Amino acid sequence: MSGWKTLLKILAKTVNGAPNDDALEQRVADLSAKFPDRKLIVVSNREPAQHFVKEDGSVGLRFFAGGLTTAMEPVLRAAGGTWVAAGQGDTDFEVLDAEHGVELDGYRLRRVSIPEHIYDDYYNGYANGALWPLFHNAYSEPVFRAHEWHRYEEANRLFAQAILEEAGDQPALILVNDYHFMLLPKMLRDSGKDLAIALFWHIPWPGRRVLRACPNQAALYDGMLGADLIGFHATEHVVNFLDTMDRSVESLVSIDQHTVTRSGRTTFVRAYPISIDVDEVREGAERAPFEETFPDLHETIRDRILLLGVDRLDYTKGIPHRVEIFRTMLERHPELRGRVILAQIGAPSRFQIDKYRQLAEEVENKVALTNQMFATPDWTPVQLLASHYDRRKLFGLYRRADVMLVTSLHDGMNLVAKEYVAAKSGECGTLVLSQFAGAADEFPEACLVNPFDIDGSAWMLGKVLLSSPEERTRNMQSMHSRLVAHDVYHWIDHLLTGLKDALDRTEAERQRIRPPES
Ligand code: GDG
Repeated sequence: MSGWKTLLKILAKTVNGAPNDDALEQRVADLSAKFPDRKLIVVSNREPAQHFVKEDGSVGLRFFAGGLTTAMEPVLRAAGGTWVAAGQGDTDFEVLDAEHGVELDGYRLRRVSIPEHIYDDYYNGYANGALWPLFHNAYSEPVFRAHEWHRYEEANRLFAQAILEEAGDQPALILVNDYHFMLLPKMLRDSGKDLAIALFWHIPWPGRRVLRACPNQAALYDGMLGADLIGFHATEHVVNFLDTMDRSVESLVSIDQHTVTRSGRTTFVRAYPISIDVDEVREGAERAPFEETFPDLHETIRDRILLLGVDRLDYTKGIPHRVEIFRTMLERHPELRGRVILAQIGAPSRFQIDKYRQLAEEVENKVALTNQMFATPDWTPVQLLASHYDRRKLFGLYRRADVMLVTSLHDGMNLVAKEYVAAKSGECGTLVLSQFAGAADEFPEACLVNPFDIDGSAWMLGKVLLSSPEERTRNMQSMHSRLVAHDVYHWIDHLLTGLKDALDRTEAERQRIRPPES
């Protein structure tokens, strides 16, 4: 499989730093040997890109905002294989070939058609109305409805069918993404095909008491345990998951080995903190300078200190809290008024759900209030840009930002924090980072805040704005070196190595307990 080779070459370069041909060839050979004959199939609900009709009548392709797309796209581009996802664009199904797929940049996209009445209950209902708030510690109350649960099961089944068709009779490696597909690993396993299945969990796994609210727990956990390997961002999530299984599922949990064995099958559970393509972000920041991509904002900011927020408009990201922190900081520091601007990019997200529309309104109101309190004829403190931008345009803006504000209330990882560090490339800049984002484990040099504590966070923000450039550069350089060594290719290398290890151990155990041949 040539796609694998390309990916492995990139991995080898990442691991070895400067390209060294012998070492590189050896590393490629070692990694190629892991899954020589398996077809790679990545599964997520959201497709990486939609086809749509442009104003001139031609068909265009639009890529999406979102952490999962950001992380998986470079991997698939390098490795080839197939991405299975729900088709949703106006012309998504018109551009498909006879096998329901379309070739994108280096890989195939297989679109699953989920009838509208199923999709709404499965996606807006069960996945994002029940599971998303549940796993983010219920900052919005999760709502469980029996009919939505049934649609969730149906949607998982439709995905399973499509994946099994794609796999055909070939052994395959299936990389399932996220909470939309908790039932999928078992459905695939029950097919009896030769499948290596990894489930990567992009959001937090809270303590088991929180999860007891879910009436469908047993079936969901049983579904997940069809995977050979389950990956989380953080060790804390692994520990919580093992504890949940230990207390809620009839199974043997090994805390030392990080495994769950149920009905004779073992699932390995590990932490693999996800990351980004560091070079892509750095090059983007260099190629598309902020003055060209955001000329109006450039004119507004001039030489002021720029604080930036970039998020999907989601209530877990703590955007209203961020505006309040900024406002409180302005109250405390009159000397900074007129000298700082907060620019908040808010890409609209999940607008079919009431809670998300309410959030957009809340953010607008808080921004308006802050501007009303402090604006002067030539200074508007908060600029809200509530739309979706071309990803490549964002990186120049990141580089211009003096401070990046990430104030999530609970976040699996948070890739914006990593993108900022990549775009800065070791130059002076400050990352203000919520201690409740997975990224906080990797960036202790960031200015870590508790976004629920508005006063404390405002105090910290004032302090960093007045701190020395030397200190801010030193911290940024240290975070940057760590990020370069742990980019998205390092992540996929670790995940695949973990999967290979899980399969080898399962096979060794099978051999061990097989009755001796007479
Ligand atoms: C989940 C977990 C975990 C933002 N605005 C635009 C845009 N973005 C891009 C950013 C970044 C991505 O969206 C957001 O990444 P996050 O990591 O914050 O978040 P989630 O979407 O919540 O993702 C999260 C992630 O999965 C990966 O495992 O880190 O914890 O919740 O890349 O740059 N992109 C474009 N236009 C925008 O306006 N194109």
